[in-house]
Amino acid sequence: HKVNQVHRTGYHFQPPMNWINDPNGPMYYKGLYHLFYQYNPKGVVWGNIVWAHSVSKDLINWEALDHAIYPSKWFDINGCWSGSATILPGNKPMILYTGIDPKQRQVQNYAVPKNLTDPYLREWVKPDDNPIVDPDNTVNASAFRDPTTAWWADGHWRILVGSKRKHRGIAYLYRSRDFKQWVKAKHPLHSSPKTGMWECPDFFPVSLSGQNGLETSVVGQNVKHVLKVSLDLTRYEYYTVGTYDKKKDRYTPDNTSVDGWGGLRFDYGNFYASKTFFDPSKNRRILWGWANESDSVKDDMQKGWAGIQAIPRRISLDASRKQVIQWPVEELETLRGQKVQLNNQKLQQGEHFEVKGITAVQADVDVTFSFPSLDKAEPFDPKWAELDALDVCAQKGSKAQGGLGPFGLLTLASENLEEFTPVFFRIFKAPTKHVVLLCSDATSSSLGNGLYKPSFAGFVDVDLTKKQLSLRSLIDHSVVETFGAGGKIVILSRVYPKLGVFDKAHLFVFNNGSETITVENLNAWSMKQPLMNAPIRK
Ligand code: DQQ
Repeated sequence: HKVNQVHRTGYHFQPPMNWINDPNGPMYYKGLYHLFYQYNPKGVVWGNIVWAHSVSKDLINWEALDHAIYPSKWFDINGCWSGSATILPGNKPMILYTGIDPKQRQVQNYAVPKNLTDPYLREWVKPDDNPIVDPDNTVNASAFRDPTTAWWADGHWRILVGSKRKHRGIAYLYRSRDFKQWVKAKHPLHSSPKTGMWECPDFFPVSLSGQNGLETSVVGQNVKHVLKVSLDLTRYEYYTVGTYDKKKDRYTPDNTSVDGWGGLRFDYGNFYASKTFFDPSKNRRILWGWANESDSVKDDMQKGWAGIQAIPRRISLDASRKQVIQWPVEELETLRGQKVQLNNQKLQQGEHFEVKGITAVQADVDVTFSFPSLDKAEPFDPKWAELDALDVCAQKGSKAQGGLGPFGLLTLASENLEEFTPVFFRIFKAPTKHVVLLCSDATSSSLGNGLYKPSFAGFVDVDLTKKQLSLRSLIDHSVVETFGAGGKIVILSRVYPKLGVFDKAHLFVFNNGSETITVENLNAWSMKQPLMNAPIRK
């Protein structure tokens, strides 16, 4: 099978070929990071799902192992769907996953390593007392999946299983003393009307002091909890920050967090079925998420592959305690090669300049902008409050002249700007505050046909007293993954330039607002190629 390399990513996680989706069971064990993921061994569209398995010492260079979990028993004969890992006392990894049984019911199974002395955890055993959780007659057996990492409190393990009842999204709670016999709690941990199926729930503690991650079972005074769900109706995720009451076993979002479509997102672009794990070696919590293709199935067949994983992100609670912040794991910086640096460059209305001297098609760009005042911010149209940021971005793209902004980067651009993916800020003035919009707009990303080219965008709550805004974009052939305002907002776009490929790709900085912008500081690096899923020699 020949894989066409034009839009293939250089440093984002992917196997050599075929379809991938959700990250599964990430964990750290005996010096190795393990990532499993939903994989179709037979093609470029979803189907025949197994758990493919890779290992890494640094979250950046990956080696591929044989599939860890694949249909072989009645309780998973029609598919091995998403799930999570828990490290049990005594350093014993355990996987919980959803199996599709002969009646197409979704059941929850467990799998254990055959040999705990093998740090690669190559072989997994699925004991015959599976499934450990059956859909009882009150749950919808075709909407009952994606068990979480377990947490322990007061003598019981607890897990969530995603589900729905009519249009209500539900995170069912199960308890167990021994990890084998699980009993459904009378109340779900949380649910919310009109949100539809909750896929891939994730529930974890975050520290109120500092950016260190917490082991999943930590509860108590100095923590808040985050509940994330993936909504299959829109293919977006949202999360809330709230309080977990272990006595009542209920989770209550804070009044600054909202459930449903209007909720906060880990990523305002192409990012789904995400999952976190605690990394004890660096005391951090790491978020993995899947980015689907935005091209056609025909393109995918030509490419021979579909789907990538986003760069793993360190995740912690923001100082405001209202949201999380995310940042690419520090190990990514080991791929930085050739560097260019710029300081104190002014950009007047309508100006742009090229950042030369790096491989613009595969780069890491970190830039801080400043502006003399907020006076020129355009008025915030109150109608927009009801609109999605996406619509504002579509209406007021990078080309529409503004007041304070649009300014930012033109990524994966062709030399004469027939193609470009702008990543930019626009600042608006609402009656009592300023509103910052970050856009990653694929509208002009490609002259190609049959592509999905959304104007992804989100509003971000950022302190503008220093009159500065920062952006970091990870550019990788068909990926633009942008961290705005120090990681308070993230947007991943998939784009497929026709002209702006390989050494024909360019990077520009632009300003189309009437206020002059200063590029205080810009660092850009060419990114090297890591080892990406080469098979380990046996
Ligand atoms: N993908 C899996 C499911 C999950 C969905 C199947 C989310 O377990 O709900 O491949 O993308």
